[in-house]
Amino acid sequence: MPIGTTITEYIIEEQRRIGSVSGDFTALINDVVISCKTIASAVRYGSLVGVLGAADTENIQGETQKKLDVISNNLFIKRNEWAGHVAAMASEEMTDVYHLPAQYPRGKYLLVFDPLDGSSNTDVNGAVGTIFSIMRRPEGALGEPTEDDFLQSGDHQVCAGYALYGPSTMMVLTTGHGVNGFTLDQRIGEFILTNPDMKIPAEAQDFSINASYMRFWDPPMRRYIDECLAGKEGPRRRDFNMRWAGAMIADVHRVLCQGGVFLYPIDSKLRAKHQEGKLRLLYEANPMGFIVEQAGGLATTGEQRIMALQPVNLHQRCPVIMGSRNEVERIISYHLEAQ
Ligand code: AHM
Ligand code: MG
Repeated sequence: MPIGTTITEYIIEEQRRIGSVSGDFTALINDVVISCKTIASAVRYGSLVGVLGAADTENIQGETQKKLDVISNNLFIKRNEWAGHVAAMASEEMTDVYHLPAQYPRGKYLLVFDPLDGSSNTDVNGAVGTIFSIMRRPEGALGEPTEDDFLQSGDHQVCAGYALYGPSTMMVLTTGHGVNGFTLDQRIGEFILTNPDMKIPAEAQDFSINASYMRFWDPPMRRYIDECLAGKEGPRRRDFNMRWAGAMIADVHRVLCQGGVFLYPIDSKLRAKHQEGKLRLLYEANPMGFIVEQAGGLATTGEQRIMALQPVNLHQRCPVIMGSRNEVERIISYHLEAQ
């Protein structure tokens, strides 16, 4: 599709090409796109409209919510609950499955999202974003959707995407046929295809990790980063570069554009809190993993492919290692050798 195509044109063309995708799906994506444009606007005006700072509430993970977490969650729900495309929703900011108000028709899709990833960046005018994933409700399921309906492995995703609210607002999407990036043209209010068929270079020189946790890492992770840090004089015989935006979306977007590897591994500090990772499987690791794999990269916990994990609850966490194929394969081999 030519550069300049709007996201709506792109989705309709995809629908025609694949054939099996219904008009419902197109309409759902359109509502997701509008949700992200609305969140982009709230994020952009920041202090001018009094949306920065903490909200005095906690989410299910015990994290203090930012005002913009709550606002973005509400905007996403309101835009997607009424049209009859989704059966139910779930998000980082809601403890349980969100059931639609009785007056709205139920659709066949389940929508999961992180309304504002990296929200600690809002108060410092750093990049943040929205991540979403769409699955079908299991066939034959009756009544209101339950948590079990959402517990599908990432391989069941029909579509995943993210909106990155950076210097430009971008939307990156996959429906399982490659990855395409769109930039919001503020003059006409439309996302325009600017990054068709995004591919992650197999070789990379950047790694993204919060290195302040180094003393808690397992040996394979420590080995990989130690070797990167040793640079030309070390076993890798070349120099590496480190970047950490504090928002997974921004770091993975860089990986998608330039290659590299994004890491939020399991460590002894997380284990002490009985956590299997920091990032959440259903609405962070799976959608970003789907995009990375569709762009030719790999997404793993170190031991297993992320999208093959069988979720056991809505807010499950997992270790995340994703990006350039050669680097991720190396990290997997270090985990295998350590077993
Ligand atoms: P959030 O969804 O509550 O914003 O948390 C997820 C974020 C990721 O975007 C980012 O990579 C990570 O948490 C940063 O964690 P840390 O503060 O431990 O470096
Ligand atoms: Mg997040």
